[in-house]
Amino acid sequence: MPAKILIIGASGQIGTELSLKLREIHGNDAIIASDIREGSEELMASGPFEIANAMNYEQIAGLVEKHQIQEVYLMAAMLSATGEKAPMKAWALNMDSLFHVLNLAKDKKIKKVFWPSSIAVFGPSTPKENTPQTTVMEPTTVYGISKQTGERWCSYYHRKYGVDVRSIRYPGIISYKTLPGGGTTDYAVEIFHEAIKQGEYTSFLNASTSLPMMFMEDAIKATVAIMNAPSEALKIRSSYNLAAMSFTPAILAEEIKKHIPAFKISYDPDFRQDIADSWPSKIDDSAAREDWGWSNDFDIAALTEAMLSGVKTQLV
Ligand code: AKB
Repeated sequence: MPAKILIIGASGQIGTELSLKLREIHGNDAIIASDIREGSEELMASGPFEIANAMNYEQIAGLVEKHQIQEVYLMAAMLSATGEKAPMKAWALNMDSLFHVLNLAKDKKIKKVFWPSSIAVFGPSTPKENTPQTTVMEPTTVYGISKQTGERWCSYYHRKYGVDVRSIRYPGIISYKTLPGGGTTDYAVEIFHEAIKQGEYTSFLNASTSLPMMFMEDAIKATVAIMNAPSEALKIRSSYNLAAMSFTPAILAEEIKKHIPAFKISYDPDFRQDIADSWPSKIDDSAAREDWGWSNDFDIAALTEAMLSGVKTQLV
């Protein structure tokens, strides 16, 4: 019988596609998708789904026991922009859920954990260009603080209790199947929907804001790869820098215009501009490339093509 895997936060942007990919790899019944709310039709129809609250230890431990779970992917989190509106709630969700899963691993109820970190761990005092794996980290958002703290706890549980926890610092993830919820990089998803529906888009970040970004297919590839890597290869148990491309709203708009020449972009920066300004523009991910063979497939041209055709299929 294949090892059973639990995805917490399976109805979210990354959780949805990760669950579908893992079902493709391990078989539908091996992947227990769970979330506080139901997910997409495709997710619900393709395999087992359980309603559960990531903040409730009994519920998560109950699912682990009921399904004889061996691996957990903890994808539930409150992101950077939403987190600023509800700081205490963001802290509670992001930290409680992590401790529940780390403690299940410490108590040998599960064998392996994936927990995503983010470029939000960096702050204004971090070098913006080719941000090193190890550097100054003074995040300014509650989301970033929770991810930085989470990284320290992952490293601690690995060193102290031998917990096999693996993590990636995701850049902005761009996808068409499920919308992102409450991030600062969300403009790079919205822009494709609006380009197709309206032929124009007003960006909440200014024209020259450069941020690290990645197409969903690459993010899933990285997640699967780090979980399949031999434990000894993983020298970093806090979280690995991960990169594919960096661009500004203006550069992305130019790329979209190659396909939709009449597309127009305008700019009306809001509170998310300050968050974006505190993050790096380009990340050095050589440790991930060396330790577990990371390489990206999508650049901005391939991403734009995939997004435009993907969003169109969703609208049919
Ligand atoms: C966000 O914008 O909050 C997320 C992230 C970079 O972690 N997409």
